[in-house]
Amino acid sequence: MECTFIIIKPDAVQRGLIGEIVARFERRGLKIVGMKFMQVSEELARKHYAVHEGKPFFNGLIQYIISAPVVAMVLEGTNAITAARNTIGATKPSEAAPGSIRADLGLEIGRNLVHGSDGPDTAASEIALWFGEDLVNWGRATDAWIFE
Ligand code: D4T
Repeated sequence: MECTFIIIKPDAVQRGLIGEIVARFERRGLKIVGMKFMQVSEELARKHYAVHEGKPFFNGLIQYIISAPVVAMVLEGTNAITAARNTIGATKPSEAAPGSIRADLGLEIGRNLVHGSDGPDTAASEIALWFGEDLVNWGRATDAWIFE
């Protein structure tokens, strides 16, 4: 089954929205197989956002992601990458679909609350970078009622 990598970003942590955001993924049926509360180092931030190096928003993006702790998660489920991206909403919160995390809880692109992998290759490399092999393979009691 597919896995995706999620960050609950510093603004969401500071605003006390960890529970609200985790609950939305859990209620959707996505299964937590990795989760840690951590302070991101500048080195890790630069590796994670390497694709954006040189862009005008790069430095601000790095400063934002290291400005307070985050919650890093790996979620598993059918089409987990697309499902999580839709639950998160468009990059610009002002254009995100109503009901998505970014639309319901945010306004600005530089405070957009959550990250989710944008494809299978990115998900694999982000999971390797942030978690290595440190994932939990477990049978959830409700799996048969969520996965057909
Ligand atoms: P992340 O990667 O955080 O899940 O966001 P998205 O996948 O939705 O968006 P992205 O990779 O295109 O951008 C990464 C990150 O950079 C910030 N950003 C982006 C910004 O501050 N200004 C910008 O103009 C853009 C394009 C927001 C998300």
